[in-house]
Amino acid sequence: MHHHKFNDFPQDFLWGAASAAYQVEGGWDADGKGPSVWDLFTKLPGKTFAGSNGDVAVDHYHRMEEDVALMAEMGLKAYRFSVSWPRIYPTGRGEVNEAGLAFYEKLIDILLAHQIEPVLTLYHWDLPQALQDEYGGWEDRRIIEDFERYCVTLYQRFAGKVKYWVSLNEQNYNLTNAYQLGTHPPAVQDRKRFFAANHIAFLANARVIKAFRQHVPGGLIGPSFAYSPAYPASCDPKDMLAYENAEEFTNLWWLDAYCFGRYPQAALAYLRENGEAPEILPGDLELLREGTPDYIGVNYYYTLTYTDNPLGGQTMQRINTTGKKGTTPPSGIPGLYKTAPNPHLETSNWDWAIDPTGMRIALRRLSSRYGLPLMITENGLGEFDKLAAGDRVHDDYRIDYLRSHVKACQEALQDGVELLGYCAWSFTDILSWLNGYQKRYGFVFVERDEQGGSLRRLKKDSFFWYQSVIASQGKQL
Ligand code: BGP
Repeated sequence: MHHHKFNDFPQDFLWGAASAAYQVEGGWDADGKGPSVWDLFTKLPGKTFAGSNGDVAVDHYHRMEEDVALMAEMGLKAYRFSVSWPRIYPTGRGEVNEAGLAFYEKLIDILLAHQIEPVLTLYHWDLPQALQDEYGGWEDRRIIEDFERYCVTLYQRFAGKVKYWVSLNEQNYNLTNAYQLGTHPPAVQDRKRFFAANHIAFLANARVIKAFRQHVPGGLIGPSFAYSPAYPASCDPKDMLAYENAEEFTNLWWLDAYCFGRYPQAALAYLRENGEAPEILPGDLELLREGTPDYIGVNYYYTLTYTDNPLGGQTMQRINTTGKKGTTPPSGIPGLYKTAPNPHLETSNWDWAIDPTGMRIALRRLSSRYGLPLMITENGLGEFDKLAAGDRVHDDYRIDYLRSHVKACQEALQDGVELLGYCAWSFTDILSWLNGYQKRYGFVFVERDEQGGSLRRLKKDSFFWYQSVIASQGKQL
């Protein structure tokens, strides 16, 4: 056990940055890769900002060594990336595609050669299209076995090299978009199907965590959850109840299922009453309890504030994908809750509330409810960046955002939270799923837009800032 002052980051703190396969790799059909649901969905008219897609993305598939060299120059201690399932199994199952495995093995080896800890995400939304076509993807229990086979293939190959694993990335956000808002594939709007698909995803998550224990001794695995802590708009008991409803329906539904192997009581009662509860078969809850995580990955961007919503009131609305500030309508479930602006917080151009204290609150809530270690697996600011004279990008607004959130991590450590690391989103600029290339997150600027570009890599001011944060172990913020 090492000793550290309360306001210090632990010696082995994972100062990281993150990405996801579809958002960086490109090479959409390279070396035997099969199509994912995103390869097809982004080609349908009107689905993404300006028709953007990840066919080329930032071409990380072909520039991986250059990107890792930049990570090493920065001094990064951890790099979180995702494996594309259809690179490994082009049609979701069957013959393994060795070239796909070889790509990730090379990435992992180069990271390790630079003492950068790989954090491997098993699923970041790019489902093989073949499984969507064959049985409807997450809506059929057959996916549990196919997902397990794919994960075990990666466990067997990388067990000795990769210690930190993420099972499902943002099941809550992805499936809300996929089955409630109709904004991710397969673009359904049906609450019963939404809860049914989630239940199957929980079972798949538990199964691969259970299998992990056999194949990766000494490793740590957990899901990454998109946690937007709920706030009440006021101390009016009506707002307090709306906030309680929202916390159960938008957060605890997933977190309790992952960590306790059960659903929160009031939400389950409501869904049963409405005929929207998932079908729970004998053995399901036992499986959930056998497959609880070692840690919780936290993707934190903003808090949401809630108020009372009458029957016949506001329904679920899609998010701002244009960067036109102030265009996000309130969203909610009639009779339960709806979002309200928080007058105390500034927002980004995409209307996301900037709230570092909310991250401290998030970490405290999770740590105290579940008693598990936590890792910030994503946190960052999506903004328009301008390329200035001398190939510089002066993203002081991003530095401010990141600095305040790293401070919140430090405060959470003082609060007694066991925090393994902090992965900023993202390392290079990337494709934002629905927002195109204009919503940038990276420490490294990539010269491209919706039409394409040189794909040159340029270090932003935030690159040098994070470099010195890491070098000083968080003392120089
Ligand atoms: C999370 C996803 C990431 C990333 C991030 C930023 O939901 O896990 O993949 O996209 O959010 O969101 P956006 O790209 O919509 O701004």
